[in-house]
Amino acid sequence: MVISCWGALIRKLLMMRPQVVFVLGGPGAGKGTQCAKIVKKYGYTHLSAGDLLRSERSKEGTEYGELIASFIKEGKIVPVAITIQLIKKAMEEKMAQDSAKNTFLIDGFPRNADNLSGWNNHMNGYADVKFVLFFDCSNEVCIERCLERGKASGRTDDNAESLQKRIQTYMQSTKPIIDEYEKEGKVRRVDGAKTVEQVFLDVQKIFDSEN
Ligand code: UP5
Ligand code: MG
Repeated sequence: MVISCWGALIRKLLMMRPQVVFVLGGPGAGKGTQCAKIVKKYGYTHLSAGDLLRSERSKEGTEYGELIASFIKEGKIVPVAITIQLIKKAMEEKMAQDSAKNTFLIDGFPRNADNLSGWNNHMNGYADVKFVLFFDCSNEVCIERCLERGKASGRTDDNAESLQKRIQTYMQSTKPIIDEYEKEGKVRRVDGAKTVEQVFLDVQKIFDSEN
C-alpha cells in the first residue's frame, strides 16, 4: 500500500516535470509565427530565447545589455550562461503561477554546441526534451521574409548586413545541432516555405501524434 502510494507520487512528480519542445530553423523560418498558433491550440507556453534576450537588453541597468545588443546585431550567439538563466527563470515563474502548465516551446534555442552543453548541464533532470520541431526553409526565403519584416519591425538585426551574419551562424553552428538531434531520431521536420496555414496543418499532424 505504502509502496503504491510512493509510486503514484513519483509518477505524478515526473509528469509535472517541464516537457520541452525545442523549435529551430533559420532566421525568419516561421518559428515565432507557428509557436503562437501552437500555444492557442495546444496550450503550451512559448519562450523565445531571442525575445528573452531582447527584453533583458532593454532593462535599465542590466549587466549584460551592451553585450547582448552587440551579439544580436552581429548575428552571434550570446554565451549560454546568460541565455539559460533567462530561460530557466521564465520556466520557473510560469510553473510557480500554475504547476499544471508544464509544457514549453523553447524557440530559437539551442543554437550551438555551447548552448547544448549549457542546457545539459543546467536542465538535465529538471526538464525533458520531447522532440525538436524543425522549420526547414531556404536561406533565400528566410532573408526575404526578414527584410520585409525589417521595414517595420524595428529589430536591429533585420537588415541585409546582419542577415548575412545570422544565416552564416545558422549554417555553421545551429544546423549541426539539428543534425545531431536528427541522428537521435528527435527531429520533426516541417517544410517552412509553405503558407502559414499550410505549415500549421503539418505542425498539427505532429502535435496530434505526439500528444
Ligand atoms: N512569416 C512567417 N511564416 C511565414 C510563412 N509561412 N509564409 C510567409 N511569411 C511568413 O517570421 C518571420 C517573418 O516571416 C514575419 O514577418 C512573418 O510574418 C513571416 P517569424 O515567425 O518571426 O520567424 P522566426 O523564425 O521566429 O524568425 P526570427 O527572426 O525570430 O528568427 P531568429 O532565429 O533569427 O531570431 P531570434 O529572435 O530567435 O534570435 C535573434 C538573435 O538573438 C540571434 O541571431 C542571436 O544573436 C540571439 N540569440 C542568442 O544569442 N541565443 C539564443 O538562444 C537565441 C537568440
Ligand atoms: Mg522569432
